Amino acid sequence: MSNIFSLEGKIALITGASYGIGFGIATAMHNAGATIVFNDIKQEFVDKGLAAYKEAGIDAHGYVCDVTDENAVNEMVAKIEKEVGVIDILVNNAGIIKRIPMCDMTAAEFRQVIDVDLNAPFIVSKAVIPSMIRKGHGKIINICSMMSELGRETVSAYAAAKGGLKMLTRNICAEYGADNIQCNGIGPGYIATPQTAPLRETQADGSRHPFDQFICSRTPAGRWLNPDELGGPAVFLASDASNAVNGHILYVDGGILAYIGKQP
Ligand code: NAP
Ligand code: GCO
Repeated sequence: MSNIFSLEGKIALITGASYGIGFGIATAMHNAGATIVFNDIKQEFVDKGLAAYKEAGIDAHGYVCDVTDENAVNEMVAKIEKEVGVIDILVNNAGIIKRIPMCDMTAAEFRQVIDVDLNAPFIVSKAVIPSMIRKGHGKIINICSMMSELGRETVSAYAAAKGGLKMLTRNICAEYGADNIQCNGIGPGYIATPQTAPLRETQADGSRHPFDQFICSRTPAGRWLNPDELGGPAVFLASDASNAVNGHILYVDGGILAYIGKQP
């Protein structure tokens, strides 16, 4: 059986992938044969990302681009197509979170989270789909969240965005499945990255952060997950092995959604 999990000859754009989950997914896709392209907001972060990829033995292509800026995104995609080639795989990974009680959050703060976590995946997907159609295939992977299914205090904007991203995933599936484009989501559980670092900080008295203990009690394995544990699922959804999978959100959560939690 030919290696249906291979990404040889494919070009993958992973947004916001200088580090964190995007870096973990990009590394796995490189190891499966893909050419890695990523972006970040500032040249400084792109340079740091390029150095980190080089250290990992990956000759990545880095671009400066704010994914909420439609003109900048269209210019970046055109530049990638000219300098690297047509994008076969898009991972909409770039994202932010603001942990603020809803009634304390300004409308501007709410809009900023929606802009990065929902509007940007729309913008970047719209920029790459036409070339995918011309090429006859494409894979889009949207990085959703536990908050695509669950709410919790202080993350109203983030949950609204990630719930919307789940439905944008299904709509791209519906609208472009006939063009041989598969659009799926990955719903990570709680992953140890800079985004969740505040939830794992050791307290002044040396004790573990309450949220750290909470998440470990809600995860059957009793631990936070690592970015590289998302690599395999991402390679699957980027490869021919998933050509019949479309509109699906693959939860890579260690079992959180299946588990009521460890009895105190
Ligand atoms: P992270 O460590 O905060 O990294 C986010 C990345 O997105 C950074 O490289 C950041 O660039 C980039 N970014 C933010 N806004 C951007 C913009 N406007 N344009 C371009 N790049 C932008 O986050 P992470 O934990 O790796 O999360 C990555 C994705 O997974 C996010 O969508 C997040 O919501 C999702 N997720 C995370 C977890 C988790 O537990 N960590 C779980 C489920 C889902 P800068 O460095 O320049 O800010
Ligand atoms: C939070 C966390 C989560 C994770 C992730 C869970 O504050 O609850 O940041 O939102 O980032 O989205 O799947």
